[in-house]
Amino acid sequence: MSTEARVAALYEGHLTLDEAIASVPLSLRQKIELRVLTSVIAVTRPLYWFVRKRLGRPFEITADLEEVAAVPSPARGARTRETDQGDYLTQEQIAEYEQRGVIGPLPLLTPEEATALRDWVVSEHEADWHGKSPLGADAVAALKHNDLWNINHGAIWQERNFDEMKDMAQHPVLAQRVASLLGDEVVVWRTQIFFVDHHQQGTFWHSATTFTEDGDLPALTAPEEIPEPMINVSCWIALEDVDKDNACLRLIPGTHSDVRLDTMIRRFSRDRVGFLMSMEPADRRSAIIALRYSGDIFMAGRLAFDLALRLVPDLYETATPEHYPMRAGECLLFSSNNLHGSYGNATDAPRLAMGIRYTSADVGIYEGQPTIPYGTGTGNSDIDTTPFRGGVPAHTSDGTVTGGPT
Ligand SMILES: O=C(O)CCC(=O)C(=O)O
Repeated sequence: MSTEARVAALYEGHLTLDEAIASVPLSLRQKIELRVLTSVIAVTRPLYWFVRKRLGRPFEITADLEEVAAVPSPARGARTRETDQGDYLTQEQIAEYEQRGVIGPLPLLTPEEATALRDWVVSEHEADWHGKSPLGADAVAALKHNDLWNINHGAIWQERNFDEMKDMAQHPVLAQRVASLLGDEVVVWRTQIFFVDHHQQGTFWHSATTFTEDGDLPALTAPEEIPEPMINVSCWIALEDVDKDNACLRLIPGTHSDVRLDTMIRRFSRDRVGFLMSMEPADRRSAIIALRYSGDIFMAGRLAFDLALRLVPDLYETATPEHYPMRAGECLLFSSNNLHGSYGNATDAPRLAMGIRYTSADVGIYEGQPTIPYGTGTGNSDIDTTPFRGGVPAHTSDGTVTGGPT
């Protein structure tokens, strides 16, 4: 398949980047700010690159990428179903995860339990989460002001405030399954509800190992011995039956071991000024809109993906997308570095799924970052990372699951 055909196949059912950017509403103030920022960049660009060249600081976003195109990702857990019984993964499942970066769908909740959780999320959101949001008052006010306050923003990190979310995050079956992959001492560093509204586009392709999407630095900092694709395990729980018509998950198994896109994202983030200064004018405008005004948690990733495909045309050359129809209550475990997203929702009802992100206790969470910028549609709001840094314990080395304090 030609590069063009492969890229077109990945974009099937999704807006192009230009279309997505054009759909972000901008106020007059934002339009003026955008014009000022793009003009300042255009005027200062030649001097900026002259100085950087003199300082020997080029912007080499694609340097040595082949070294991370196929990173082996052995599981870190010692417990298996064969050795420890319980709900640990079988050796066969672990081998499948190592090779494909995904296993499932696996049974977890009954359909009734999944529906009860879904109904609870919807009613909590309607009740404005009783005024509790880990995002903080400023970010919430800005999201509401810009008509961007939805379940995706409302539910994020609510395992800090609500036992209903924390109990799912610490579900004993999940804790043991994940321990087979990450080793004992597992922590939950984020929960989310993924909401795709009726007749809405699905989530665009994205991937992450250390999650730099929120800030300039990675959310997760791992000891060197942990292969990057094994830093995080994500669990996606269907809160209703899902298939191609209502935004089931899509994923490209095996791409978890290809860390080129994530490496580029980290380089973009570490050097945002260089990144903006290196772009063509149209891309620069898109980047500012995506990062500052979209209020869409996936927009920065979409921008990076679009640029990466242009800079590295053979990225995901042999990749074959698969999709995952699931029954309410089933779950999928996957490395978020597998390129993933969802189909659009062509039905009349919104689609909800719960996402739980696990890492190992020896991984730093938002280390050295007192706040992270959160896109709110007005601009970025700084949110305090203090409450997130310890994670929520999910598993201890003696094999039990703790409900201990966060
Ligand atoms: O549910 C979706 O549409 C996207 C899910 C996702 O991106 C994730 O689980 O990381």
